[in-house]
Amino acid sequence: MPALTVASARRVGRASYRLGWKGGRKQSGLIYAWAGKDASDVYNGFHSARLVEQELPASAKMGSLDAAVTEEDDRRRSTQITAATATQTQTQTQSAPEPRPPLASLINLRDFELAFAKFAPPKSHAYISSASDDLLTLEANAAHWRRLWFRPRVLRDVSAVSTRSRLLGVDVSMPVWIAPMGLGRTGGPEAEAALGAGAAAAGIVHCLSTPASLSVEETLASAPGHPWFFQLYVNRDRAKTEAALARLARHHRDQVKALFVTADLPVLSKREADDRLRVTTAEQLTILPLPGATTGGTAATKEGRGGLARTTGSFIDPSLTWECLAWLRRCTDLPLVVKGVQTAADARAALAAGCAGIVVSNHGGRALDGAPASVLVLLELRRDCPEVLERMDVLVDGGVRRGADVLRAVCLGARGVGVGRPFQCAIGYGREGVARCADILREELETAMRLCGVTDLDSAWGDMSYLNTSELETLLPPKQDMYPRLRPRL
Ligand code: 173
Repeated sequence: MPALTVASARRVGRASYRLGWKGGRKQSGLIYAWAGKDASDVYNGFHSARLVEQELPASAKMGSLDAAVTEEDDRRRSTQITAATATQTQTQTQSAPEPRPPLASLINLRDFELAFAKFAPPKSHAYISSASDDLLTLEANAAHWRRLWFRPRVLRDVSAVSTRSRLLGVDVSMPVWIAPMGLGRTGGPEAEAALGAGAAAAGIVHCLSTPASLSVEETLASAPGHPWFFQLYVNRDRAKTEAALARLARHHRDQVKALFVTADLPVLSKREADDRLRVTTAEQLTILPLPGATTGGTAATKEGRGGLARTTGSFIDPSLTWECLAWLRRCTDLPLVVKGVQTAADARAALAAGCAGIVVSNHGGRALDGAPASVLVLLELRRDCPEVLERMDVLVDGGVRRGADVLRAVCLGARGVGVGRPFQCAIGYGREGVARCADILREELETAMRLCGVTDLDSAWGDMSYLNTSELETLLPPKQDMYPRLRPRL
């Protein structure tokens, strides 16, 4: 494996950039596919111009950035490519693209996902909607919130209710945050800027992802002064992570309020819907044949790995350990939150490591398939380590689609609830879409509170009297001492 793989080129105005990656089996296919060609259009479909300027070392740049290339040009190019790929793929699959339903016709979070499935480029939809292997955890996340029933109280004055809350020290209009998803341009040309501006309009916080389409600067500029969280994937090249954290501290301390270190995805999982659609040329998406099909047969199909996450995520360091949190602490003074906790034992470990919080998460079913539904882990924590919920901000994400789910989570002891895919789909409607998605959720939460006899979330926090957990209790893991460890034969 060569140390530095051949580069393809990306042009920005008069300047061009050689794109290359060091080693990396998984990335080499992508690089070779573009070797010697102009990769601008396909790159622009998913990333912003500023990002390449910021990420590449000087040695990879040929010429200087043309100041005439404005952000607007960049957006226009992104819109063109996403529209072109949509049309092309629709032609290949013989189905006509459907128009975007009016925003006002979307009345719940599922509507955003369903609408997106109709009008979005199939590659973008595949990336956003996909999850690991057999989708067991994806489906369990959604199904299990519904198995947590309420025990509503009546004849309480619920004429005034407040959804206001505090999340990792930030005042928010409701305890909901926009969960980090990579590559915001898969949602639409405004990408993470729509999430930032929409979140600010709705009074909630967006957790910006490491593999974002826009640079941190571009995203933060979408809502000056508004608070953000930042999701960190630790890079195999630790110096890159150190530099990214230094930049956050130097330029963005007043806006970035917490660092969410993702712990549940040391390697990219297998997401077949995303893998089957491979970008092979700027104008064309080729659909990989289903298993057993006889058509196709390009190098791409043999490899069968066209997943956007797989091709962009091999920088993630799989050697990260609890000990590394001490190193991270030296690199940043932001509050640390471990994202992806799935057992009481790891929740205790995060508390012992001095974290400000955890996110109970299985990456929206995009990490280990067969991992427990998030609501079950939250209930396990409530049963086995309530002190963690008392002493840290415990957040949760995965499968939350209704305001009532937010109330369920708060009653279990969560301080906040992350929502990912619906917001990423809402980017297709720009910042208005993102704000509307949040407003819908807040209205649902208010209604659920009123109907449950809850007037404010502080009083409902951790209050199990509002819940009937019996359907979920039988699904909880047995106490660990039930099965003593086996001793190997000597
Ligand atoms: O879930 C994801 O898709 C994800 O976390 C990711 C990781 C690396 C690159 C792009 C996305």
